[in-house]
Amino acid sequence: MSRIVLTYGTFDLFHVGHLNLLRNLRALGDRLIVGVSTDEFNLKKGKQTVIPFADRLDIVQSLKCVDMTLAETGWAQKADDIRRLGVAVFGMGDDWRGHFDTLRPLCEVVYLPRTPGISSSALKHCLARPAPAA
Ligand code: C2G
Repeated sequence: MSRIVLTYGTFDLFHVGHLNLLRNLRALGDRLIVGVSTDEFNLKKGKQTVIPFADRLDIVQSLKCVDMTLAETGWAQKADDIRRLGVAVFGMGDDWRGHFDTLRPLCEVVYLPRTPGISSSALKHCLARPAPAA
């Protein structure tokens, strides 16, 4: 019986913080399933993504440490996904600490340390800065 780990995220401008989290979550079980937020859901989260959903999904699905992806279309799908997929561990970065404790009756819930010094929003600001005069 494989020990399935589940997480969700936007994964915009994919970076090493995302990679560290996914690798560390994968190490907690035998299979890692990742829900990638759709562009529409990100708007509800108040996030304007740079990379479209189809490309973000493709990048995450291509990672060696990821076994399956699914679309995250809203906040409320987690419990159903956990039951349907037989998830043993639900994990997120610790900026989410406490937010998903209501899932504890369904599976283990873990919050792993974020990678310091990198974020999609910081990368977006770098992209938005005007290039220095030549
Ligand atoms: N993360 C990390 N280290 C960073 C940046 C992000 O560990 N330097 C983690 C976050 O804690 C999160 C995951 O990477 O667990 C994805 O981060 P985002 O793409 O920013 O996802 P988010 O907007 O937090 O969406 O229902 C849950 C939401 O979809 C989470």
